[in-house]
Amino acid sequence: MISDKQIMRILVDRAIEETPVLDMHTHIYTPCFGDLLLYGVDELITYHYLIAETFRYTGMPYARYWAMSKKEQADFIYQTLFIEHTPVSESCRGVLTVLRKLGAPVGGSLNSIRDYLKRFSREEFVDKVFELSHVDRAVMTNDPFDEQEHAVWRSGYVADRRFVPALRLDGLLVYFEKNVDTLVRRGYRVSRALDETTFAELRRFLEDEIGRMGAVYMAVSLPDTFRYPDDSVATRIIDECVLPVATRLNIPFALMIGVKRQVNPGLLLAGDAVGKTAIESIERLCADNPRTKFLATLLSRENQHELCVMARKFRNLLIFGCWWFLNNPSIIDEMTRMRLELLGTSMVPQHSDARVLDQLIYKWTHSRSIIAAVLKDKYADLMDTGWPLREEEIRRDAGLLLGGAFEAFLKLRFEE
Ligand code: HDL
Ligand code: ZN
Repeated sequence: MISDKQIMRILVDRAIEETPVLDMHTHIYTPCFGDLLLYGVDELITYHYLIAETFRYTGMPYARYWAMSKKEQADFIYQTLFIEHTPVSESCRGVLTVLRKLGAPVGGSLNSIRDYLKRFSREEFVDKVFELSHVDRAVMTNDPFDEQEHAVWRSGYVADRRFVPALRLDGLLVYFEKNVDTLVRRGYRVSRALDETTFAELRRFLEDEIGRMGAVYMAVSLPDTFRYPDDSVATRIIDECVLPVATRLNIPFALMIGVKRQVNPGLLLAGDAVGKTAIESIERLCADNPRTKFLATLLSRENQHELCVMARKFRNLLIFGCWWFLNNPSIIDEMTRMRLELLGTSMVPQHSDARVLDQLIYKWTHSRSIIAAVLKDKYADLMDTGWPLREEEIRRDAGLLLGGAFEAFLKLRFEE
């Protein structure tokens, strides 16, 4: 006789496994963007997380690594992290999960893995990754100031429903000075003076880009030093441009805060670190703009509890993901338990942040198993109260946690 809880656990595993994911933040691209879409084992192994880990074992000058070819870099990382050391880190384990799911020779030589993967064309590989990861749609990070990407939006964009656009605003909010000339060249009457004309033209720019892309939200990655409000360019453009457009179009403004940029420039993209966010900035934005929707993910573990409390106070705030340095089993487990206990299913436990297409496979395989484990414990507690948990509730919750809560938030409109 199997117990009710054993049946529950089987139903949770099945629901989480069978529910397709809407991945709300990634760095992958629709195939029409060409080599902006990174995929394959050499890209997987030279992911900046593994670069940082590799340099812990070598005194090699950074420049010597950067002078290598992509293949040589991958060979060096594989030799260091997988042969000379045991690949126990989450980034290394992720590579191996991808290879296992693809049927590649895990533990084999890198050349044998490369040879195995030659069987897929680019299009077949995209299909294979979405099939194995069971991701239904992935939201992109679309930077209007990336000239290579912008050219495709201008001509050559071919929509693929699996890739959902999102407008990235770092070029406006963090690097405005650098991009003024580009905006002028594109026909926007803006100036560094940040006068009314500039604000109006920046609003027009945002609406043009959102319309061109069909962006589902506007996002920005802000440093740990970000404060709102203050007398910075960022605050002024947020107040005069981003918030009015987000409210008028009813699309969320996604705040990703806490990066301490380039603490070690020699590591390039791997050189960023983490700092604690001033949670009051989130509080003020949500409190002062009750009709505007905000998404938020913070990079510091120390911010996670107060971010959950903020979400309890402000219904126009949806918190999401275990971002970057938090995307490790021990912390995903801790954050998902805390969020379920404080917010129920009104939160988004995970996004992949996949930068290489293949990563969808491991980031979701690993996170699905943690989300399932946490749900089982929570349901067991619920069943101990005598609540008659039903399978349709388990399936409903799996749908909400794996993208449904995000999708419902996109549709929400706050009138007052
Ligand atoms: O700013 C971001 O969206 C971050 O996710 C960065 O891209 C970071 O380099 C990253 O890839 N984190 O996972
Ligand atoms: Zn990201």
